[in-house]
Amino acid sequence: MSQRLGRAARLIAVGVILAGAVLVVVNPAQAADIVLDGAFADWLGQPVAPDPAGDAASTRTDLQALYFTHDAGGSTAYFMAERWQGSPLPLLLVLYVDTGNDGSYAGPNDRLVTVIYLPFPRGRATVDLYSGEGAYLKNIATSAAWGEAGSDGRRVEWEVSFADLGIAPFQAIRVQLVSLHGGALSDSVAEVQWSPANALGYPLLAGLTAAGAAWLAYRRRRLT
Ligand SMILES: [Ca+2]
Ligand SMILES: [Ca+2]
Repeated sequence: MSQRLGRAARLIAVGVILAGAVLVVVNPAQAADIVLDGAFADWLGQPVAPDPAGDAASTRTDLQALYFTHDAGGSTAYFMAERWQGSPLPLLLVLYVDTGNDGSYAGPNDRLVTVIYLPFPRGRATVDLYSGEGAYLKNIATSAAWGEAGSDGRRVEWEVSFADLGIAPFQAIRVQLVSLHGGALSDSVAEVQWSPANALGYPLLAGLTAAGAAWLAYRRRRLT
């Protein structure tokens, strides 16, 4: 199943990649040693790329946000996907990683991470890694308890090591999360440009493309 998902993801990638003005944000959030346990309080205050409701092919694949951070040691990237409505049905996700930060996700050094999230009954996740060209690289987790469990599961968290991504701390990358429905693209969160920092306390640099920038502007207006 995951091999097929990888091929579908590669084909879909061509149509997904978005362009837009990049807003660079100095985010004071510090590294977080996220625990992959299907509980999500540890994500509080971490960088987030939001996504609106009602823009997907189905409610169960309608994404609300991608959260992203890294460990204090600067060796592992963590991600968390959230959908607007809970469901017992599976959620198929692909995280595209542009490790060259050149706007292309299809190179041999780029990465695709496929996530199969099965909320019911135990909140399991299976995560696999591919190159940007679709070559299978490795299994990251099989039926791991990384998702919200039950009949209304909305969230799943996972990790990818910097080594598996082929990146060094501070290397600028772009990531984009999409959901699939029936083997086709359903929803996509705005592309994030991100420099995962290391353990020395440097600020995290993150940029969101147009949708994220608009959301931040909206938030700022509400706060002032
Ligand atoms: Ca957690
Ligand atoms: Ca959405």
